[in-house]
Amino acid sequence: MIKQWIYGSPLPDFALAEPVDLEKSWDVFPASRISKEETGLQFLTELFPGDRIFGLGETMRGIDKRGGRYVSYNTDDANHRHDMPSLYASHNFFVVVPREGDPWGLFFDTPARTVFDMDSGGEAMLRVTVESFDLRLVYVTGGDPLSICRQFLQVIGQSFLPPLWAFGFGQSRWGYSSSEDVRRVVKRHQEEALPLDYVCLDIGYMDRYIDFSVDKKKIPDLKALVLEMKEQGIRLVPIIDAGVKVEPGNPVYDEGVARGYFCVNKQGEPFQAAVWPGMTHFPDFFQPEASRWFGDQYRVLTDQGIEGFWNDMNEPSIFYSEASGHAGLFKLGLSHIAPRLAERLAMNTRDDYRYFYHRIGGKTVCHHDVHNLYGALMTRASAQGLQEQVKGRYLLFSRSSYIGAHRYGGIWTGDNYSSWEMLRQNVKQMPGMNMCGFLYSGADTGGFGGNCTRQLLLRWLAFSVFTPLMRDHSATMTREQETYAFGDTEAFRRILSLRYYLLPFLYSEFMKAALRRDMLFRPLCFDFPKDPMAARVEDQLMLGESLMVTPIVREDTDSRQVYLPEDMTMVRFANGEFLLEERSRGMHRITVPEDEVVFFVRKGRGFITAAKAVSCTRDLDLRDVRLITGDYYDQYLDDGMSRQADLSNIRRVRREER
Ligand code: MIG
Repeated sequence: MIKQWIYGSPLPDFALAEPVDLEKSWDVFPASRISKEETGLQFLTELFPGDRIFGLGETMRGIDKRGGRYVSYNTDDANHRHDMPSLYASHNFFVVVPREGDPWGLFFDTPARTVFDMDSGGEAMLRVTVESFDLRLVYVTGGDPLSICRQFLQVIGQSFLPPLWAFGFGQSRWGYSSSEDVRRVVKRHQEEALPLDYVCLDIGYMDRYIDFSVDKKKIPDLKALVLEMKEQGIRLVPIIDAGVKVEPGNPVYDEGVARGYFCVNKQGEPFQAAVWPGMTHFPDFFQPEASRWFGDQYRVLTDQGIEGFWNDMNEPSIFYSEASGHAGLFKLGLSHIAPRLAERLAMNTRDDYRYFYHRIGGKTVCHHDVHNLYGALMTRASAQGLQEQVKGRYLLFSRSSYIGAHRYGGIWTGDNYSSWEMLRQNVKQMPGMNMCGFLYSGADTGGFGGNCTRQLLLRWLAFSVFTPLMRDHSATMTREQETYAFGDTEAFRRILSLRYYLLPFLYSEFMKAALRRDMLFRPLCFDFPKDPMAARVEDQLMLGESLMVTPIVREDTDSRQVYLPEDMTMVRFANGEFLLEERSRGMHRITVPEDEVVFFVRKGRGFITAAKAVSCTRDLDLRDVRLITGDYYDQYLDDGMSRQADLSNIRRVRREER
């Protein structure tokens, strides 16, 4: 059962794609738990020992959210720690699983700053504070935690469907800017026989960081480069930032100003904020016309054959603004003496967000009050452009997001760090993001900041082979992090080859989950809700209908404990072979050398792999598969490109008659 309450007058809906019954009575939990406080609405309920909480999307800490405090206020803070309250997104849906009684879910649909205190003080209280009097509250009950999530996923609508090539391996780095960079990366992969499907271009490819421009000195002929790469099965994925450089004479800028498409300051002039290009204006994605106009700009690149993008800095990230003014400049000056401190002071001071405005349906609305929707609206704007410009499916992933944006694109988890803690966070973030509809997601494999080690990259890749977005990305000034930058490449080749063996299965499981509006990654306790041991597992995940993923997430060890909630088949991928072993319910220690991957398949369930090793999705025949376990597997199959995708595209793969 799913219903909603409306308080005040919230904005027209973005998150919900299907109608939800409106409840008028205040007399019902949870409405009776809502109170009006000085600065907004507050929801309060008591928790009992053993009650657990799941969800909140990409937020940090555990799969079980209890004990933490999480703030939905989209933030660009490069200083990632496991206890950061805010990341780039606001995914305001969670499910409470009481130790006794029935689970329930709540979605706080509001673009305003919202604090989720999940009993951080140990007072057995769950407190949600919304900095607004306008709220749409969606309440879900009935069945186990998984069925609550499924009901929620039904109403927020179907997840974005990327093309098959977007499931290949992508190599990226802050620094890739020129034709030569791209050629070098592709050549090195070919020389070492390392699989690859796409290369990302970071901000350096633009002319002075101007959106929709290309630096001709670095890439003299983009169209020719795209073609040259496509002939080798490789695609280019350029970055687009939210801010448009203030530069009279640049048509995007001139047009935006002339038509009033940018956010404005108190005086009604386009608001100025410094980001990579220097002073910029932010497109006002709340205006349908401005949104459509911004989406149209992608044509400059899609006309040259580009089929995929990543959208960045769309919280929006601000280095300093005319509002923070001299203080901002001071902070920037500080960056020479104490860069970390300056970064923390200068980035996204909440003040900046109070000094610019949107035009929403004839009204002027302060950015601060609708902040959390900004990135999501940029995603929708680009998606609407790309739907017109790209034949078939496009690739799009964004840094900032809000529930609803999952219908238009995927997300990556932003500027993580090359540490084992961040690998563990990546594992824990997956089910939360899936509960909020973001199936096409993944982290910067190997870590963005800091210097990755060979061992960390291998173990991280061994987890990322299972995530829909699998991209190695790292920051400028860090050590090179390509798989060929760590000496002998044999181990990397083996792990990457597993991704391509898994692709027919992964693609099929992804498409089935998306089309059914289901989760792909789940905590163990969603599949085994009655098992008290499963409830405590935070470093294993269920994937699709049949897999359990058990990554090595600690340094200097080649073994780990694995909990099996039932008898399962252990699959060891070693040296191009899939070796099977039956294991019984309970705890097991598994040993996993650096160049191997071990995972589990539920007993009797079908699991397929590609029959042949390939190093690019172009060479992959989704029909040429081998059934590794079970008697049959229902495979979702299509051309990986067409937008017409439905569950009738399922064929049964049976065990070969011998
Ligand atoms: O202020 O474009 O998260 O992936 O490499 C940093 C440069 C801007 C942040 C993104 C990161 C990207 C970087 N960007």
